Amino acid sequence: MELAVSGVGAPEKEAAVEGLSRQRLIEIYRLMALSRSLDDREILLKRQQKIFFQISAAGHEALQVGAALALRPGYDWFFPYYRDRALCLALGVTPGEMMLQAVGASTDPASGGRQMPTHWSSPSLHIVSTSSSTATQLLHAVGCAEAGRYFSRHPEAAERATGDYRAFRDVTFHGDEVVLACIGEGSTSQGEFWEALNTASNAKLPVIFCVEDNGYAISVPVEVNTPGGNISRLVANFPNFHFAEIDGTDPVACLLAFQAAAEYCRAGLGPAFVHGHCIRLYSHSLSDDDRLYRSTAERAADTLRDPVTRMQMRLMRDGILTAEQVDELERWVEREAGEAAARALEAPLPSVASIPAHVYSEDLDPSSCTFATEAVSDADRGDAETNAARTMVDLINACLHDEMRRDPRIVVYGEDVADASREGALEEVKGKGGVFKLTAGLQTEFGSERVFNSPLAEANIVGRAVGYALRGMKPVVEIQFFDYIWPAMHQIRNELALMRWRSNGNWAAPVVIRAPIGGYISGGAIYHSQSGESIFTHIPGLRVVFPSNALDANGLLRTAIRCDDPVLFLEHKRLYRESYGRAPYPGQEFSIPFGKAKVVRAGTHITLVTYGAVVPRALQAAEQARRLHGIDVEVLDLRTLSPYDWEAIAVSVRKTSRVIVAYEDMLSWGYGAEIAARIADELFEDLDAPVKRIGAMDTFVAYQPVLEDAILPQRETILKTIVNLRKF
Ligand SMILES: Cc1ncc(C[n+]2csc(CCOP(=O)(O)OP(=O)(O)O)c2C)c(N)n1
Ligand SMILES: [Mg+2]
Repeated sequence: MELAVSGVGAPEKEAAVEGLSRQRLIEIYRLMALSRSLDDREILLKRQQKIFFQISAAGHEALQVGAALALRPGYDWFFPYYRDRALCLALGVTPGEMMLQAVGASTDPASGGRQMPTHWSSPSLHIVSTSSSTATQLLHAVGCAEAGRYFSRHPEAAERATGDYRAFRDVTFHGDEVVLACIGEGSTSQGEFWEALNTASNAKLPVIFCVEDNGYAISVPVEVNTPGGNISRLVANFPNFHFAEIDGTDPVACLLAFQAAAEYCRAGLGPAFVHGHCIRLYSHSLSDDDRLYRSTAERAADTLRDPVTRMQMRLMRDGILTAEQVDELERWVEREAGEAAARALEAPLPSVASIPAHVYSEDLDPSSCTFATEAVSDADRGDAETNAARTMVDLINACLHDEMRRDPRIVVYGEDVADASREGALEEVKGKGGVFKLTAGLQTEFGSERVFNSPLAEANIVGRAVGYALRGMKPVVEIQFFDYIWPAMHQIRNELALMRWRSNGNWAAPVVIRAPIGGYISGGAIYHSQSGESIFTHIPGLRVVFPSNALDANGLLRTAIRCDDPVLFLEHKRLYRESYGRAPYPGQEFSIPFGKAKVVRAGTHITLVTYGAVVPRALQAAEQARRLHGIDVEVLDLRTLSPYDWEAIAVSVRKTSRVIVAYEDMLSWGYGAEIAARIADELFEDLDAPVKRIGAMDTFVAYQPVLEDAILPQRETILKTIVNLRKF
């Protein structure tokens, strides 16, 4: 963006302030003033109801411009938050692009009209799509830095490959790249802030954490969020950090502070923490009125620290700009903002037809026949001796080994998944490899850079995975028990599953989350027996897989790893070592497409739709129904829950006209509710009886096995329902 102002923007030889040239100082001021002008223009548009939301950077401009000018767009990586207009402007997002997002145009390059204004995204500048959630982005920044370091150490992993998600990822990296992550001071109360500092510190990652401290989180003042009122004092003991606490209204001080921080990070010394005291000149957003909770004196004091006014006065005082030149620059800035707004108001609106685009990958469909391969058993390979039936644990572990050998971009981490974090111990001990041993031997074979323990923090696990995946890596992470997935729920729903859709296909986070799930384990009790899959199938953008046997687990995990969407891979603990469903090793290329159910027992009288640990129970009940009552039940194992195989359900129900949907989770609001509703809706004409559901009681699972047995659906309940349904 050239500034056509006489005398402004002309090259200047002599240094003016703190080693910054006159040219540089004017550029800083221009960016700050333009950012302010864009905010003011948006406020006008909001008042005219031409845009629908406004949140401003007013009072933060100095800090943000200082940060941007110390770093390299398109080289370093940026995880801004919603107030970072001046940052993004200085990185290269244009006023026109900002206004396109404000009006929600189809040509809004950040989100195609899906996100509020100032929810940034620019792949070419390395500005990663940002949400409205506070603090989640810090963990993405950490994962991003880890990925950059990994590629620098293993450049061969960046090579493009075909046949899986890698075909659609251009990987770039630099050995001295830096990641910037910004946050407000109020949001440092979030656990994810501390979880991010934890890993950045431990791993000495090149992340600059920038706290933009304007003293308020909407109406809540800093001392309520931060004990003692100063975040710098609280974080001061984190090892390996470079710390700076600065006047965030002085752009020169800010630029110098970020330059020093970047230098520290680029040298590989560790992360940096830059705490800038700035002001919130306007209310939190245009939906807020700070006169309701701030005194007049306090607001007036802030106005005196307005960074744009102060920079303007400084440039005039130091003889860098004359009053006429300031006027000229102000007119130019106004014109820029006005023209950008006028153009945006003419821009096309998104079409309703575009809504479903980018919920999932448009490039790689995991339901496609590409993933339908034949199992090659050891016997086929002439190795009959090793053709023994293996457990689900064995075949999941085998798949992880195979895929990690094939794809150097896979990292595996979670709680206790490593063989031993203290590597030296492995000379004398066997290693842990997960509480259920699913990851046994992976660290020993692939090393601690690819297989490692995370902190005991589930949001940390998933949040970092998002950052890794954005860079083209494939994190296959473990949540130790489904019962403890909840701290990661914010990351799963608001970040992982949404990354592609909210950025209109700019970014994607194809992560695999493995989680042991379910009960029937006698004594698992409330916190080691939970189901809850429907809570995740209710999230657009997330694939949910739930195998019932060893072979399916192996083939579906391979598809999950190779595909381009985030996948929640649910492993039923009761099935891990069950004799039911064991299978020989199917070979390194065996995969099963998503959304393909399996008829595990053919029948003509009743369809029983189920999955997971209810499958073997349903098969037993079906066998008894045949033996004792002559009823012929068809059992359908869905295998994947999102997507699910509607065709297979419909074909079977049309044949039998009677259907039971059986699942382990609590009956009400469970997964079967949706299946039953759709059958009732779309197959009404084919039905001879009401659609029946079987699920657990509407309670959690109790410890005492007598209670557990009564709470969870059993073979007897299924049999009874089959017999009753046949009577209709
Ligand atoms: C996880 C989450 N909780 C609550 C909100 C609602 N909210 C939006 S901004 C905000 C205040 C943030 O304050 P601060 O971090 O100081 O940033 P500032 O807006 O002052 O720059 C709140 C509570 C949110 N967006 N995300
Ligand atoms: Mg704040």
